[in-house]
Amino acid sequence: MIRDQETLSILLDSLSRFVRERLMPAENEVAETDEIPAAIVSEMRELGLFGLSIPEEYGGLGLTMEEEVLAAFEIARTSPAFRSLIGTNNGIGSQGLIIDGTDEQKRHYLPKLASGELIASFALTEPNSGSDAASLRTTAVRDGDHYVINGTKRFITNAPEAGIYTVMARTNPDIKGAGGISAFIVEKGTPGLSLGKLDRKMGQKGAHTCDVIFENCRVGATNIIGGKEGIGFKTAMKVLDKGRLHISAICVGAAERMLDDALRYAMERKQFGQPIAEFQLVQAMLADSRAEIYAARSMVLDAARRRDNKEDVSTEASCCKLFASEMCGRVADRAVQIHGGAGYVSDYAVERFYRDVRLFRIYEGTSQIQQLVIARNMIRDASR
Ligand code: COS
Repeated sequence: MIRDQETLSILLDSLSRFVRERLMPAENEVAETDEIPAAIVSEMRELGLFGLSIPEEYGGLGLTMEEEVLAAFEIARTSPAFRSLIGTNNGIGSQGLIIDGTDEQKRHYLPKLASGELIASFALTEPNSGSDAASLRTTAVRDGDHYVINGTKRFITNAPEAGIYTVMARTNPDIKGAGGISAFIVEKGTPGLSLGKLDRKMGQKGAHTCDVIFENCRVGATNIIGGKEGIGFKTAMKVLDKGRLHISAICVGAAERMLDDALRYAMERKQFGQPIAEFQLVQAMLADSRAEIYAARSMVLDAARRRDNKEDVSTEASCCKLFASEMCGRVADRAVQIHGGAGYVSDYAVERFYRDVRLFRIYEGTSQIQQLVIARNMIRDASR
């Protein structure tokens, strides 16, 4: 783990420079082509971005949660598509292995994920199971030394790029809820695994999602994460606790970028004989945004530190995801408003960001799911 301030500052400075000098200038190209240029992907690998949160013993940088959110604040100051490509290897794609995987599974997959040689993705959502994740219908039936998987996973981030999929499937059909679910690692190219067509999304061009389809897909019994049936739902929830903190940090970084753009525009744009930044009604939008970003940033750092101290941060992670993603939506709305007509046309990045950040209130658990988790945990804690 990096833990010394000097090494951390060097990492954050080089990230910030990479974002400013390489990623920001490529934003329009990514939006137009729906692809991240191969040269940039190579540079992301060289910088170690695919392994930020993978332990050092497996070739990653082994960042603490606090260090990871500081890095996420920087990465999020550009198009979310760049973050999305490295996001699954650092987050939901690898964390199941890191948290609950066997030593052998970790040794086999994590070094390749850390280097970016392999992309991981997380397959929980299904056509009929989104917020109610425990109702998933994909089955994995034991057959000797194998499991046979059948079902469809939906909206799976990085599925087209992925070399491995963390797949939640029901191994015990008699248990309808969470206890019947197990998590598997399924490798690309396994017979019976295929992909649907690319989803045509509202935003986040350059980040790809699609269906992942399993038709009598046979995987070895050793591919079950942790080597045990029935713990897959809990693995997924633990993965999401961390993922929600990471996304909250991304919301902060994206909001900071939009506010920077809005402030610059407000100081340049003149109406009624002066920069619109001089008008108090515009100032109110700038100030409210600044205050809300500061609040979200402080929450995220606090929750990250608590997680590093081994506290259960399920409630805090949901509080952060709820507040930071809704905050990001409000900042996006004000940033467009400050740009006026210019904010509605694609000459300015804010039009694209407005669409890109809409996803933050939905994925890794909608705002309503975060509210539900927070309130449930409050009631549970008060009943103890
Ligand atoms: N960490 C560890 N274990 C957890 C947990 C967590 N954060 N959250 C729940 N669990 C455990 C519970 O303790 C329970 O275990 P026991 O049966 O041993 O008591 C089990 O998991 C089932 O939990 P629960 O009863 O709360 O499950 P529900 O089906 O009622 O609801 C919600 C769970 C709604 C919170 C869950 O389905 C969810 O997060 N949905 C949103 C899914 C999502 O984020 N999708 C986004 C797509 S993935 S990018």
